[in-house]
Amino acid sequence: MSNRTFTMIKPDAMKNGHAGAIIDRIIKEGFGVVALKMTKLSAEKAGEFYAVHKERPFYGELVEFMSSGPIIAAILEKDNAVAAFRELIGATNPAQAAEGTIRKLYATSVGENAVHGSDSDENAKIEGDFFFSGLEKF
Ligand code: FUP
Repeated sequence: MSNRTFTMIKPDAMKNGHAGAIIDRIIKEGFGVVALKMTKLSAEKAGEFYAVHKERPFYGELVEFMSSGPIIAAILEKDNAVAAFRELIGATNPAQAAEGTIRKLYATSVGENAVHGSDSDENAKIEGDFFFSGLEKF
């Protein structure tokens, strides 16, 4: 059964000119685009999105980085979307990401790692709803 995940192209990949290549790769890997937009998170909104990491030592830097420039947010559809997309992006730390994965190709560091991918169906729905209204999903 086809289902959904949520992604962001993060400020580092946007700044470094990788957004087009990343979207092209996602589509070539067979993901359908349910919703997509370019936007910029305020520090407050970035903090809310990553609230689960509030107690972690990297939280402040993460919020600062994620609100440092525009991002592209998208809801994607594919069979087994969450797991398939996490395989496509690779490990959180690009130094540990498999060859050919998006993070291996385009990420800067563990903190500035080019893309986000939801870690569960439940979070995919929460994260997609954080950015998109019903009228923006196709
Ligand atoms: P992932 O699910 O692969 O995006 O990774 P996490 O949910 O564990 O982490 C979310 C974000 O926190 C990462 F994308 C970057 C940041 N992070 C760090 O800056 N340092 C770390 O050691 C771990 C995560």
